[in-house]
Amino acid sequence: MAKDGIDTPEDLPQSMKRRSFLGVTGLGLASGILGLGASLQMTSTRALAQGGALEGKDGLDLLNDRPVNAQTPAHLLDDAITPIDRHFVRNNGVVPDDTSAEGWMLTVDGLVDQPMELSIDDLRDQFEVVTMALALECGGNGRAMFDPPASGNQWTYGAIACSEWTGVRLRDVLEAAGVHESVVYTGHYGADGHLSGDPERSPLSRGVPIDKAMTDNVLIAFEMNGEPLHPLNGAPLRLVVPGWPGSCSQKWLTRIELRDQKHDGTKMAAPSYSVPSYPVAPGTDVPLEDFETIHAMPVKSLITHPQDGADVGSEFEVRGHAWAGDRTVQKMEVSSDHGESWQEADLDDPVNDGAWQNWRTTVTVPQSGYYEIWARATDSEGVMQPFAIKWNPKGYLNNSFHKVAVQAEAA
Ligand SMILES: Nc1nc2c(c(=O)[nH]1)N[C@H]1C(S)=C(S)[C@@H](COP(=O)(O)O)O[C@H]1N2
Ligand SMILES: [Mo]
Repeated sequence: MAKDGIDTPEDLPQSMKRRSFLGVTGLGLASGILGLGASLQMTSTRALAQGGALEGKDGLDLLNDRPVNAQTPAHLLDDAITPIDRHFVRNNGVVPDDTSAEGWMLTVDGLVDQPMELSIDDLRDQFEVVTMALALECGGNGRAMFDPPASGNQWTYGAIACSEWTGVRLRDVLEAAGVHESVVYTGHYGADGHLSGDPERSPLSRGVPIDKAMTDNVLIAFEMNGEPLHPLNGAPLRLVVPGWPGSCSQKWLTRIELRDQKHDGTKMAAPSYSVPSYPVAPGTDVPLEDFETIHAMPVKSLITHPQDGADVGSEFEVRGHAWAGDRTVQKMEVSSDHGESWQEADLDDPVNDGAWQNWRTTVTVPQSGYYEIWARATDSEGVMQPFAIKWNPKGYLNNSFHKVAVQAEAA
């Protein structure tokens, strides 16, 4: 990332670049062992955030203020539908000055019968308006735990959210434009500015294979939880492509181009949003031609209660969410004894295709003391989250178990 100067965390102290599991736990912070430096850092960045960079957001931790990147602590993601003020923010560039819906136009062009220019009112009037709960996760969520570290925003757990998005299906709009036989890929364009200030450069322009674009739950969205989009989350118009790296979900959407070859926009090429096509040892320098673009995200889960570092009784509820890219989650398990035994949690079906699934279970511990709660999900193809990180150079796709530490006091 040093190359394009976009999201290199060079200005962050080492303590924030990479912290071990205990280093990021509340318990670690409370007991002042590993986390104190990080704790002070968090406090000051949060205070800074309240000064303006995160207006309209609540409780998020700012990882970078240029561009603005902020994640949500796991315990603040407890709601089934993520409130707007708790939805993480991942920007590659500068938010457009004008994010009002008035006068906003979307161009649909490239290999179509009828190129279109649509206002947001046109979208509402000409297409079926749908509302869906859709999970959005950054491809780099969990990067902070990579060893050796990977450059980029040091997300721990909170670059995931599931809000309710209202908009029109991308498929309906593309069908109205008339997709040529030869189309294999989309190209997405947004109105955000490049950090360099050069108007010719785009901070991000991603695309997806046409089959993914034509999926029922890929939306061009103009509302989030029944309100206009938050400016940091792409107001007034964005794509929501659930199950794939968040980068596919172009914010401040101005144009969708249909192409007869893979898109060549900013951050389409390796190593962006790409992983090696074969397993590599941690720290390997992988040649660019050996990377492949990430498609669906892997199965993953999050514990949203209890909060990491909490005091609990001998019996307490553990709950959270689980999601699995283009698949669903079929099983959710929890351990309170470092994986010696697992108990199955009660797991809800997704409210619609592309939503995360809520789960809960009651954990009973045998005596007072320190416990770690581990969670693991298994997807509809029988693939389970791994215990450990499958290392890759850019720090993507960390779907290893989420763990929270608690101190139990038996009555
Ligand atoms: N135009 C534009 N769209 C964008 C981005 C961006 O920088 N510019 N970031 C992408 C990335 S990497 C992610 S993870 C998601 C994050 O969406 P959010 O900020 O609403 O959480 O937006 C995507 N869409
Ligand atoms: Mo992302």
